[in-house]
Amino acid sequence: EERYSPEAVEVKWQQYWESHGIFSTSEDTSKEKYYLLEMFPYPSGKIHMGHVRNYTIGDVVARYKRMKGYNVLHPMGWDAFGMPAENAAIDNNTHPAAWTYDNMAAMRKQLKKMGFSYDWNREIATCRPEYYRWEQWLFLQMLEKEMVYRKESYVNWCEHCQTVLANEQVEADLCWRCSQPVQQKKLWQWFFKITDYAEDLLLHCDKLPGWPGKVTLMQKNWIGKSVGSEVSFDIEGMDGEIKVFTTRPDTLFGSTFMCLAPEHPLVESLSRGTEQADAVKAFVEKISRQERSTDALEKYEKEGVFTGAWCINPTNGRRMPVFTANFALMGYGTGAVMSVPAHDQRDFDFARKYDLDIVVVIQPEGETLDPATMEEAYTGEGLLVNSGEYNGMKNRDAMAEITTWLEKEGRGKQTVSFRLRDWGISRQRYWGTPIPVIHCDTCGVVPVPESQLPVTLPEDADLLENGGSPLPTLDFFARTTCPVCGRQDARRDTDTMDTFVESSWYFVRYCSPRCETAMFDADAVKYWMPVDQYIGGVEHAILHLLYSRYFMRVLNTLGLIDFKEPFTHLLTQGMVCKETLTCPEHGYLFPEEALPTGEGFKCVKCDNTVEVGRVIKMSKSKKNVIDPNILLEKYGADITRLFCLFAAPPERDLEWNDDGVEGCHRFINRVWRLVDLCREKCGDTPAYDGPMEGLSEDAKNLHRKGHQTIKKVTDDIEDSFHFNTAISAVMELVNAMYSANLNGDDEGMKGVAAFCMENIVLLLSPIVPHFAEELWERMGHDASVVDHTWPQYREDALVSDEMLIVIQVNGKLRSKFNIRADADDDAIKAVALADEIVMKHVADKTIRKVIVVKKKLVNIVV
Ligand code: ANZ
Ligand code: ZN
Repeated sequence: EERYSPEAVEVKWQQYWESHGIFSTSEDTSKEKYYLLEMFPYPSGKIHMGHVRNYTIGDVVARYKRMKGYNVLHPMGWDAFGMPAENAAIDNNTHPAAWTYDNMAAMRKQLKKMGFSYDWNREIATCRPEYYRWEQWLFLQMLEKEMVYRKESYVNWCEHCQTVLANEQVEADLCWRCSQPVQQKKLWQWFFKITDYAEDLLLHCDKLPGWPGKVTLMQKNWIGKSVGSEVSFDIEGMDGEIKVFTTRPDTLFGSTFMCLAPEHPLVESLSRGTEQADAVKAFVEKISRQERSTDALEKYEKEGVFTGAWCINPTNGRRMPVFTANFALMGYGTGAVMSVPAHDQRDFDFARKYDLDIVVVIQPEGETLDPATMEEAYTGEGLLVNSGEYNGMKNRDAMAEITTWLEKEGRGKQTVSFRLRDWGISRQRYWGTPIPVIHCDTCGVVPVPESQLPVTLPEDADLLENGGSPLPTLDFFARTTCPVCGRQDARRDTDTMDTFVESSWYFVRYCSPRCETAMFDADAVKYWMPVDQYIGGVEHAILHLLYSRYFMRVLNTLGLIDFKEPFTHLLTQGMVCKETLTCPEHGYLFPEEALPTGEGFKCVKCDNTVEVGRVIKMSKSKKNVIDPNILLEKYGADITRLFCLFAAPPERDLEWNDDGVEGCHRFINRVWRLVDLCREKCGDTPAYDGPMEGLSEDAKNLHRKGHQTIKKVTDDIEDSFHFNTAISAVMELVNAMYSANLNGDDEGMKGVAAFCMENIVLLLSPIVPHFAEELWERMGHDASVVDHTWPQYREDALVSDEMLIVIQVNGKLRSKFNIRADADDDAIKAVALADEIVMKHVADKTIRKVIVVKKKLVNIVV
């Protein structure tokens, strides 16, 4: 008997789709569009199971929507700039460009082998000048509108990699790549003013019903809005003032000392000339080597140093020592904290540590707090004390009152603080988009004229041995003529942009990827955008998605587009997981290094018993990975796809399981044989899609099952992309087909079977497309199944013409039976009373009452 063999079949249909241009799309305005996008990959070398899962989910949706009649845009490309290319180039003695383009070629081949329905004509790579010239162009527009600015600021700096690190590239004070300690360094950097849009980005978090709530919540927290007051404190014996941001103006009278961030500009000038100067300097240096994010701070002991200066509490004239402390962040509020030790735990700990005054200003009702004996800060509600004219007032009410007083005195005002920082985009890296400005000693910072774009990155530059960017050392690149005054010794900005910039707008580029005259063709973008369904990993829930939302606002402000939200629906798929395998001698093992012994595994290298660890996300470092190439070779694309979809719903983690893949393999062959069987038994009987009337009982049942399956699969895809339950439903129908009796001369039955067979193939076609094409052809159809419309079910075929009635005796369930759907109460009663089990329970007792409830239940009371 013939088995399905994927090797020949999959290539055959991939070639068919390609040569017929099946998936190339155009802006066909006569059709409704559907833009389906998966997060594009970084060309790291080869695809991993995470990609396979992500892109399979997307592909099913794209193919499904296509069958539903939409004009589907389903593009693919490469997020091709970034640091790994540089590191790999150093390790392998090659160029980042060569490495990247090779990887793209290898991965493109793999994606094609998976049979994904991409419009490859729209492929983009962000490292190509045709792409990044428009990023440079946008940068210049933003510069002109002052949406980008330059600022000297501290950055995480890795001396070894000679680069600035983003906070997420710093792991426990160490560089994520080389594990050397990270320092803080002051550099001139370019910043995008994303904070101008903080309020708008936050507001619209509530207007994204198509996004998972957990993602919008993460975005909200990241933006982090706090309403509070700004208060100015005079500095003793000096001009100027210290401004703080507080959410608790009601505690102002209780503020007994001040804490400045070590990076605060006043720290140096306040301590200068005092006997504290050296201690302050040493402290600032020490802190500068530590990671300075809110999360990171949790792990450091709170500490600080007196600056030698004093400031004045504006409410009561109290002299407050000014400290610099590690828990004060320069990036939040004003970088200064008015410390209220009685009512803030952090301040309380600090005050106890350095023996500073604690003054209670909020008294809980019916209790007296004594600073001398308090063991922790009191953070609850209460009435004000030690607060002059505000004594006795509820602290809630005092917030507004004290702020009003501050406003009247010109000492403060209500403000809002956001946790969100402006987006620093300068990277001292080579493999990225050059920042299109020129530095001239006469003219300062000068934008590169639009006519000179792109500023092309030299692709064949040799990397520096220390891993730093070669750009500043390349005279032919870095030296240039000032476009304003013509000076010959002007220099280009040799920094490149953060790679998140490229991924913030690639989805609009896909709409008109070859447009040479603009960032995008306005009509094409008007037609395709926004993306209807975006699919990708939850690890991008904050930065990438927030930056993309920000970029659309920038384009909107510049009048280039008329929408603000790029992604209408978002699906964040779960991780692909597998158990780890560890040999006591050889550490983590790849799956193929562990031989099954029956009970467990032994190590191929040493015969030791292998320890099977927890099921965790597949990762190279833990070696708990399955290489998609091996799956492709052994099972082909369709079975790999089927497994990814069947093993778990998309939003959940998927646990790798060899038996599961085998099961999918068996199912595919079961369907394959069913087609042959069906052909043999039913011959050319045309598929029957008519009403129930006239069919035999058996044919009716199969007919109903067929239509119910179409409905179930359609609903599962439409409502939740739950392909796993959709596939189960098709499996059930396949079982029903095998049980159906096709041997007799029931022509109606054969017609129904033919109908079910066709629909099994159609319903499976987005999931296992090559397989479905092949079957479709074997079934005698001329046209390709990709061009077929999605099956429709008949409402009248869904309803069962029997109903199930349960029988209770004295309220206890005893039996059940099926009866025609149009039976009346008397007929139901009669059958119930004749039921054998019921008769046994009733026996010789007198029947007092028989109640029929809503054609569902009969209760017999004896
Ligand atoms: C006095 C006070 C008294 C405060 C009190 C809190 C409790 P959220 O709500 O997260 O916005 N703060 C202000 N700027 C800071 C900075 N740059 N680094 C570290 N902490 C800073 O936090 C606002 C509170 O965080 C502010 O209110 C301030 O301390 C502190 F019983 O002021 B509060
Ligand atoms: Zn100049």
